[in-house]
Amino acid sequence: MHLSELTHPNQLHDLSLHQLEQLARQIREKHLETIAASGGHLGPGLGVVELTLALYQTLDLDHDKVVWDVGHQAYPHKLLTGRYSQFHTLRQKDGVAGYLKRSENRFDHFGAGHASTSISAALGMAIARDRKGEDYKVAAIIGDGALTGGMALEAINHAGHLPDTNLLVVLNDNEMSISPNVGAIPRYLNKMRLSPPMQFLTDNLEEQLRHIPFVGDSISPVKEGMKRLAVPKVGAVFEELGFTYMGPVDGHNLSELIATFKEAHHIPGPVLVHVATVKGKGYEIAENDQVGYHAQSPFDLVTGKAKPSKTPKPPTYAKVFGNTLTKIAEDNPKVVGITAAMATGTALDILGKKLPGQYIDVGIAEQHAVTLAAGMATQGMRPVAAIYSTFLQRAFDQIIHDVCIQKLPVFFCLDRAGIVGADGPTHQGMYDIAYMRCIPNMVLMAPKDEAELQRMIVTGIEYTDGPIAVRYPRGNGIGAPLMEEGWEPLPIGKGEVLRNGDDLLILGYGSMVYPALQTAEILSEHGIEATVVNARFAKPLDEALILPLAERLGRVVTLEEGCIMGGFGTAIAEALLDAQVTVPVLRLGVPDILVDHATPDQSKIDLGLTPSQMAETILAKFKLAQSIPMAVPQA
Ligand SMILES: Cc1ncc(C[n+]2csc(CCOP(=O)(O)OP(=O)(O)O)c2C)c(N)n1
Repeated sequence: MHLSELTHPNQLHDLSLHQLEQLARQIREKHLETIAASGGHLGPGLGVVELTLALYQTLDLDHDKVVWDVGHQAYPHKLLTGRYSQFHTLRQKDGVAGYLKRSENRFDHFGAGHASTSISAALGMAIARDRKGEDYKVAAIIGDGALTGGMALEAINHAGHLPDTNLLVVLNDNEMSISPNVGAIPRYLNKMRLSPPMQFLTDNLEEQLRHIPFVGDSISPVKEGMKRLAVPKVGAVFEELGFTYMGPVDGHNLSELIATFKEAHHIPGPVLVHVATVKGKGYEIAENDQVGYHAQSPFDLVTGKAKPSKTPKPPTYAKVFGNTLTKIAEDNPKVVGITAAMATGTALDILGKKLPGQYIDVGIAEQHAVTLAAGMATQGMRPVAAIYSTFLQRAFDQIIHDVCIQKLPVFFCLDRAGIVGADGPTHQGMYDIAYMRCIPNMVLMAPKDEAELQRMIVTGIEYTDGPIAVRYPRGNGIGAPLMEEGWEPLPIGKGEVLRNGDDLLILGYGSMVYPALQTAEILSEHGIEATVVNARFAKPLDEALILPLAERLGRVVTLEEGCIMGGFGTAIAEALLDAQVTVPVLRLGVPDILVDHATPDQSKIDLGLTPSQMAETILAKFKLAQSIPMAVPQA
């Protein structure tokens, strides 16, 4: 059977080991060919091909439920659940999503994108099953990286306390988060991986035990005891926490995996199968550079090299952040950069390489990262929590309870703020303005370009009155000239006027400042002249600048790359209302919808956020001129 003929995962039940091996090859081919063409997560999926095939051969997926953690490694799952023919559309607009989505496929039993949720969700299903008197298996598949997240540990704490609730946890241990996994738990797992494989040990033991008089008949309990006796360390922590531990199992040996899963399905209560896998398995280039090939933009399969872009691009906002912070940290030993398992993504690895003593990777632990920063701040350090906008959502309470209530000077640097593109709704940086703005003592800023980001970084470091945050977008800067050093901090809560006009006021925040200027130029072609302000701060707002301008011009437009509800435009509307400046306000940004995977340019078109679309909306809203239909821009 060829992979393309497989329409239902239960078709795997009848396949021989040889046929499964052929499928494994085909999955890897399709996986590589697709990601080479359009980009996506590469190493994680290659590492779980055999694990997926073996698990699915032992489950009845018409009834049993599988919950994948994060979902970035679930491309083999997608190929085995009827999405082969659309797989070439992966991560493209209207195509197959890069993560799992309940709305996409009935075998996607739980959506994800953020890490460490799988055991909680699977346990929830298992408890619901038992309450309803139903009978099916539930399995959670979690990586060793995701296992370092607090939620996973909370779920293990709960599951281990429920001996009557059958639940399978498959630990996909490839020793890697995106970067090498860090912490005491990965160290413990590594120790176990170095132990003799379970199968070998138990088979041998079983054989020897059978020949012992009086023992042969009651092998099972004795075997368990002997297993622990022989290798006291293997899985002891999980066993003590109430799980039956099995492993480590070779994650690329199909027969060993199948035998282990079959056995695991018969063990009552929570069971953890520890599977040792290799990230990037089967593609040597990815095996040798597991960080670089965690995810890839389109690349050449033979050389592994990313396809060069047609025009040279300015550095990414992340790189500008990493380089600037490192430069500042060199002169200020109190500065410490904290990442939650996103060293390369945030470019904090630049700091880590140059000044390892001023760099901390806490693992996938955003909540801990924030409170750790708060603790350091109490002792006079300048902690910089560099966390993507989407992942900082995890630490909302820590921001309020540990940082803002105590007015501690933690500097939050929120990368990937705004529309992120192919990763879709779980990763959009849409909410940070709203969720940070409502907390007392917080200062919020966003740069119009990468040069202003440099100034905001130095502003954040020098501001010690309380917490402060800067948000900046995914991807490349706009080519603004950068300074090597000597950045001037910005006055807190002050904006700047970039253009003068008498017909309306456009207030841009962060990445929407230049589009605000472009919009103003289009309006000018229609005889409408706008004043454009770079707000720089969403909190505190530059009311001394904004309110008189709004009153004089009589029409206000706000532009932001984030949710409108509670966001920057809402802040402006509230300020106008409170000051009794009653002028019409048009808030442009992301309305109350989820933004699906697509390129950022496509999403902006769909949201009406290109300059020509915004100009048209403004003309129509204020009935300023005959609205002229403009060609819908093509991404
Ligand atoms: C809450 C959260 N923080 C950070 C990330 C970014 N992230 C995606 S995958 C990943 C590494 C996961 O490692 P592991 O669970 O071991 O899976 P592997 O990639 O090794 O298969 C990280 C940090 C995330 N998805 N969610």
